[in-house]
Parts: sequence; structure tokens; C-alpha cells
Amino acid sequence: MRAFYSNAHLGHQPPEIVSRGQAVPHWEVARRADALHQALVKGGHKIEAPEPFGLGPVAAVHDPGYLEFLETAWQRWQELPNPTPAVQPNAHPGRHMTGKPNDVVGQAGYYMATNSAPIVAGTWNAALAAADTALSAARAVLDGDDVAYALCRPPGHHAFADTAGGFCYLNNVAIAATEMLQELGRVAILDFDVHHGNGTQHIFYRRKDCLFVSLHGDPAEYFPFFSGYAHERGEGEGLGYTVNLPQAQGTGDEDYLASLEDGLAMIRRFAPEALLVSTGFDAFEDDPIGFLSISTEGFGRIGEAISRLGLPTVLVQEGGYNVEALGANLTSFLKGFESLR
Ligand code: OKP
Ligand code: ZN
Repeated sequence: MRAFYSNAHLGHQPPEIVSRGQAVPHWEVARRADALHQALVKGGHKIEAPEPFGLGPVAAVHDPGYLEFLETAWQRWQELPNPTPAVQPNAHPGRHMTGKPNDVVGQAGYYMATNSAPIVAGTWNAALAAADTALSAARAVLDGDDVAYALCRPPGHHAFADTAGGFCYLNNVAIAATEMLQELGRVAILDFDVHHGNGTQHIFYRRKDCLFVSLHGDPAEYFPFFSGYAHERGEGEGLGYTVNLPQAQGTGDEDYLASLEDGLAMIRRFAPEALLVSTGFDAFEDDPIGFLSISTEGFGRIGEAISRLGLPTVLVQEGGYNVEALGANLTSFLKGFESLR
């Protein structure tokens, strides 16, 4: 299996964020990528640096004003009196406000859906490298590889076309899927990160050439709260091409795998030419911000169940915050996946 990784993520070291009214250290740390990288090395996988794809495939998904903001925000923030080390919003447009400010503080609220996606000096480069990483894995599969893994950091599935949020800036999996759709008629995205892939869902919500299937903690009780409900099924031509399978708090391997089979059956019926997987390990039983109760062995069974689809597959890394367990969870997942190849 080809695996792609860039060390550009090291420039993205976000500071504290506010969680339940308290400043806490950010969970999305560089050591996560180190742990995943080490597991790949130990597993004997060939690890390559991504190719630079330029802004074209990124701009095919994201809004030009948003991209300009991401690229320039940190520099502009430094011109504020007493600038903090990170761009973080404190005022957001509510449901009934549509104005678009010029000021960088206002634009931070406009282009960031949550306070948990701070922009530091190296964020833009890291986000671009993560997109290139996903694109390189997609290219490998388009060129005939059966499976490729993209070790993306920062993650991407909470990024909308024009907003950052939830540790995410560029939607790596959506960018890779859009690139694949240049050459393929139909692709599916399966998202098993514990958080609903709200950005990915929205990007493809009106399309019927990309089936989006997501298993995640029930948003009635859990981030991202405002999407991921079972009644969200797509719109217009896309109606029926979004599938949400929310899971109750504490759901363990058996119930989760049964629900996963329902999602996989829908992917089989859709018969895509390729599959992309938003691969998160934060459904883990000991994840510090988790909600579900998947074991290390369970991730192996998830990998095996996905592999049984027999589709060319692009694995795109999303979350997973128990740094100590990340390597074992990735190893278990890949072992399960590769056991059927
Ligand atoms: C990104 B990905 C915890 C607040 C953090 C944001 C979670 C973003 C997860 N009290 N909320 O989906 O793994
Ligand atoms: Zn997550």
C-alpha cells in the first residue's frame, strides 16, 4: 500500500481553544501525525512525500474569498494592537445576519464556524500539504493502485466550501473526491470519524455522483450538533445520496458494525467506481473527546468490512486524539483492510 505524508504539518501548532467555557490545550497536536507515521514505518509501508497539485483542485471545492482569507489571515492579524499568536474568532454571524465585513476580526467570525480552528503562521502551508497528501493518494488509485493512505494533518471533514471549523481548514477528502470525479462517473465517501463530516456532507449535498455515508455520535448530544441527523438525506438531484447513521453514546463494536453494514449495503447498491474513506480513530473507547466505545480490535473489523466492498480505496486520515493508542488503532484498521486484498 502506498502511503503519503508531509512534515509541513509541523508548522501548524495551534494554541489553546475554549471548550465548555474553559481554555484547554488543543487536542489536534503534531504528535498525532508522528504516532501515525511511526505505525506506518513499523508496518513496513512505503511512505512518500505528496506531489504539489497547486491551487486548482483546492479551488474546485473552496470559495475564492475563503482561500484568500486562509492564506492572509495570520499576516493581517499581526497588524492588530497586541496580536495573539493565532487568529481566533469571537463574533459570528447568527441565523439572520448576512453582511460581510472587511476587518480581519470580523472576517474570522465570517469564515470560521467554531473557535476550534485557530490559524497560526504555518496553518496555510500545512493545510495545503494535507490537501496534496489526499490528492496524491487519489492519484495513486486513479493510476491503478488498489488502495492508498493519506496521512493528513490537519484533518478536513468539518471544512465547508467557505468555512473552517472543528480543527479543519481545507476539506481533504472532498478535494480528493472532486479530483477523482474528473475521471470517474461515481464515487462514494464513507466517513467513520466519530464526528459528523458536516463540511463534506454540505459540499456534496446537491449531487448524485458522490454518495456520502457517515457514522458518528448522535449530534443531538455531540459536536458538531447542527448536522448529521438521520433526516438529512440530500437535496434536489442529491436527494437520497446523503446517508447519516447517528450512533448513541457508548455504542460498542457489535452494534456499530451492524450499523456499518447498513451503510456498506447502500454503497454496494450505489456501485461507485471508487471509495474514499474519512478515517478517524476518535470513536475509540479511550478517546479524550470521544463519545463511542470502539476497541482497537473493532477498528480491524471496520477495516475488514470496508475492504469487503472490493473497491479501489483512498484512505484519508481525519481525527483520533488518544495519541498513545493511535498507532495501534491505525495498524489494526490497516491489517483488517489488507487481510482481504
Ligand atoms: C475534529 B475531527 C471538545 C470541543 C472540540 C471540536 C471537535 C472537532 C473534531 N470539548 N470540538 O472530526 O476529529
Ligand atoms: Zn472527529
